[in-house]
Amino acid sequence: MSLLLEQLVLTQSQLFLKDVIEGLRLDQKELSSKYFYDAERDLLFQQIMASEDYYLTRCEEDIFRNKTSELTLAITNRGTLFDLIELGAGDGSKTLFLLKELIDQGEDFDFFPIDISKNILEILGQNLQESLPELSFHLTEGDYFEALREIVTASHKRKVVLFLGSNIGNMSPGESLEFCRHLSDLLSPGDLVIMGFDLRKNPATILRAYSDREGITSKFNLNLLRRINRELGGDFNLSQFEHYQSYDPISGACKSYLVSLSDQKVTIGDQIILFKENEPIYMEVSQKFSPEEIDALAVNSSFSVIANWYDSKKWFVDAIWEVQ
Ligand code: AVJ
Repeated sequence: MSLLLEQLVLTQSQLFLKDVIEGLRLDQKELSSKYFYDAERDLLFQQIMASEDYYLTRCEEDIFRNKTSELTLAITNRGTLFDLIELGAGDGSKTLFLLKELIDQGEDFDFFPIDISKNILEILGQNLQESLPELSFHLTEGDYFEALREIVTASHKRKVVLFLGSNIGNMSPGESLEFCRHLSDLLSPGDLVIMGFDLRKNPATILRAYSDREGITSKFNLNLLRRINRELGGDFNLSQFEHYQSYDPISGACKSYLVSLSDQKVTIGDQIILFKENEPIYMEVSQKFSPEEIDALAVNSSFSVIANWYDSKKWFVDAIWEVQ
């Protein structure tokens, strides 16, 4: 069966099971971080964002709060009508600054937030209705590129795409290049992308953001095992796994693992997975970037760099790129 057909006939939960079993059958076990976001994890991620050690959200909020007029001008100075699209919109807290300013300036546009979590989209929908009743928005659940393709086909206005929060950091360098190329292919010359990147900085600061002192990131990782237990009939003993975080300041890769604390056997449905004591499951990468690496990513995927906005500490950057 072709991969596409296979995906069409598999239900969401069968796909989840297939990905989990395939990942845990690899020599180097791994679980895909795309399954991190269910209602419980959304809540945990919101706690991470509010925690003292996780600086990323506050840095990007600093940019959206203090550079609102620059951001707005870069979007509106073309003079033509546009659609504003956000990939992985989440609860939209940073985007709200931009949306407010655009509306205050009388801009006529539609907002299309796309997210894989239905739960967080509902929260976002309520937020938007309450704080910006005049905004016209369309919540879209699902795969980024599928949703984007539909929006691009349905309207011929110019597109402004937001991809914030260093969401791009969850891809390997090869994957993020492929992602940006796909994005510029789908869009048209003159369209804009605003992308948030977490910058390389003191390695200890980065490591702490992902091994926070409150232990929320640890819960966030372990929660995926709980979800496997609940949805796929697994019997992971959560107390037999421990979160371990690493940051390699050479490659800029900050990676999370769950380490098995003993030789153990885990059953998922009718599948048995064996773990050795100290064997890691690779969970997620949060890639950190230098300004040069970001510029190179733009150029190598047919974008030209329009501007870069930094927070006051220069820990985070929102880059605005134009499709060539
Ligand atoms: C949502 C991908 C931006 O990598 O910083 C936070 C996810 N994982 N703490 C990140 C995450 C653990 C986060 N992103």
